[in-house]
Amino acid sequence: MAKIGITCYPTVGGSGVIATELGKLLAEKGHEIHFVASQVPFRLNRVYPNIYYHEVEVNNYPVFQHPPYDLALAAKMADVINREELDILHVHYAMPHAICAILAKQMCNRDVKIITTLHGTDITVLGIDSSLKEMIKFGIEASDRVTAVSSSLVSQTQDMLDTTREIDVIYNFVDEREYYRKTNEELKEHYCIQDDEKVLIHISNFRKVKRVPDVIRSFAKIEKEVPSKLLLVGDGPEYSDCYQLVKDLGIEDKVLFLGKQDNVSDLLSISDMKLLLSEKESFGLVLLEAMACGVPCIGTNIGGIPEVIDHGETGYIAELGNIDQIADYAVKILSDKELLNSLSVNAKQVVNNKFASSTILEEYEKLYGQVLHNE
Ligand code: GMT
Repeated sequence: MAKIGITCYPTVGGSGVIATELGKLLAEKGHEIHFVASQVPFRLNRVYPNIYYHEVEVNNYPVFQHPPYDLALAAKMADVINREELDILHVHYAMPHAICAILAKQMCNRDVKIITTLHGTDITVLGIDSSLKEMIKFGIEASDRVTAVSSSLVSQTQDMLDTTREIDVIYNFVDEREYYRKTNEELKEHYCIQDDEKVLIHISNFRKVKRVPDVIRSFAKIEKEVPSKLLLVGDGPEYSDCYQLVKDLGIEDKVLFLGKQDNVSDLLSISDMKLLLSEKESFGLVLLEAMACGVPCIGTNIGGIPEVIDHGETGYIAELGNIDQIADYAVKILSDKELLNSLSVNAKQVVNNKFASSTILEEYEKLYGQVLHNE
């Protein structure tokens, strides 16, 4: 059994979810897990034997213009590596976590192995600030092993960073004990959803890249053909504009803005279809969460989405921004009971096979074994 440190952004977000769920599964297998982060990761919501949390305190001294998160993190990592005698430090995101890990390793007298998992936003950051390219490249090349959550992210990283660094694809997963279809008719009643109405759902952090207006515009077409309601879950910078768009389209009585919600599996369990129409998405963990609850998805032909949705089998892939095509696919699926049912069954099957948490856990454990034996 290994002693493994994990660093992630602890707030809501797919990367934080994956890092935490991975830590929990590894701990269940007997590994000793040490989270090093600025807050308790939000999914670490009870006491787990074998899991320890080390808080990174970021102090803002008057001499600093900005609180030094990166340095505080590196110092804490070094402290935990030495004191807890870590074998592995697994960081999620190259920027700044891999850089901090490398600095921490240099400060210690221990041959801790650094594993970096890429989730996509490093590459988005690079698109905005190319001065960070060499820094991200350094973080990736100096890590002992690097993984990415989709093949698309591997190619994008290699292209943008001009690197031939080997990157393993290890897909994301969900905890099947939490994500499954539950019976919850009261929730439907609570939201005044009629028996003949279909439920569409979108879950995101309402950043521009998620293209929530495309979801709303597609829904405005869909609800003309199929009686339906749209659940919008999450919050973020585009929230008020989306609210205005719903008003402008005159569909306020059909769209429910639910804000941030903790128990999305309950909401997915009353849904018939999920829309994720992003312009950037390295994987789309929310797709897997939906599929685990038997909800077929329509996603865009972007990034890792086509690796998660198998077009025509578990859901549909539409062109980015093609509202007519998205609405046509949705109407076709929602008005054909057999098609909807077969997509739903296939979606659940794929979650339990290709993306099964046990398979993904084995892949990470294999990687840890290789790195510890210098293979
Ligand atoms: O998409 C976001 O805004 C959040 C970000 C994160 O840090 O959680 O998501 C990234 O990592 C997720 C987990 O691997 C992936 O499912 C998301 O596709 C990825 N987001 C982007 O690539 C934009």
